[in-house]
Amino acid sequence: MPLSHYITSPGNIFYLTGFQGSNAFIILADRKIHLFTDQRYLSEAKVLIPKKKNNFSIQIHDLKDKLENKLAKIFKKEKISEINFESNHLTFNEYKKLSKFIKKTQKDFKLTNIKLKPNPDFIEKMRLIKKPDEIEKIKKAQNIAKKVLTEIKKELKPGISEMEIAFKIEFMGRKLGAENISFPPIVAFGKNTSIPHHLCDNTKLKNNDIVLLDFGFKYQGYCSDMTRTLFTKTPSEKQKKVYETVLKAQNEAIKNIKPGITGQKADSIARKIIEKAGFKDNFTHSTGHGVGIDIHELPNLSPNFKKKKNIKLQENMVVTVEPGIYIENEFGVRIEDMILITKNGNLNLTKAKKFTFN
Ligand SMILES: [Mn+2]
Repeated sequence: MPLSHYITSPGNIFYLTGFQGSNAFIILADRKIHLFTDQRYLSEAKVLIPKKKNNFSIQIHDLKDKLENKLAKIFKKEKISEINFESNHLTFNEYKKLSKFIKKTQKDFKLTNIKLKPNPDFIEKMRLIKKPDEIEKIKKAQNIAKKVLTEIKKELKPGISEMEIAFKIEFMGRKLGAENISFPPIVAFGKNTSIPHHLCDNTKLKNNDIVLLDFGFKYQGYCSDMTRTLFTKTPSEKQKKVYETVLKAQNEAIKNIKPGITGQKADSIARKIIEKAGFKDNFTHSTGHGVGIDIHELPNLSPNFKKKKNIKLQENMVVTVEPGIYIENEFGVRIEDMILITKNGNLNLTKAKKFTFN
């Protein structure tokens, strides 16, 4: 029952080929990648995309040129009887279109019956274990974030707005060689830090304030992610207690993360410390997530998982560890590092300093 995969998600297409355009799909059959794209990208794709990547050979086709004939030829040659599609990415309308197209091609070219079958994260699972060149790119992306943090601290003067800081973060990162931001920077001052993913606004930095910065950059297609909470003057006793609890939770989790531990277990190490300190209801998100081509990818370090999704961490996975405590209408603290799972433990890829109390 020869199988093929119909791949449409930009992250998976990039992983398989390096292609970054907005309109393409892949038919993957028998270690052959057929990349279909339109005239806007075709000539560049032919130059930039290698003939072989990850042991798959790559062929580039014009999407607008006799698509049915070309697909029929591939299906016939590889004796395809099943097409797996990315059920996590394909919209319902796209699925209907695909189904109709396959039926028509099958009929027109007298092909054997082809079944469409959902396969939620076939390529995502391949992406779990990072290759050396991927790790290098992630390291570089995180190193840019580190440098930006050093620079941005100098800009944290009373009166500056969250949006201005966000703009400066992006500008500095791009100046240092990032091609993009991993996601719009989260910059929160004062009370806004109590919202885990606060949208930057015109809030101005005060004289004695708490600041939460969560940002990352893309370097050659790979993301970084980092969060730091800092204080422009002296934190209150409560802020100090919360900060130290979050830091302890993060340190404990990082200390214990190694191959074989599940995402759920990793989460529980950080969560237990926060619960013990009396902030059970204030840690409102999961402890971490995988990072790579996408800012959020597998595995998840999360408390609530079906067994199947509770992936065991393995060497060369990259995950964030980012516990947080958020106190409504007061303030919040999150500290996030990105770590690489190694043979016996992990390596912290985030060299940026954390706030320390004197
Ligand atoms: Mn993150």
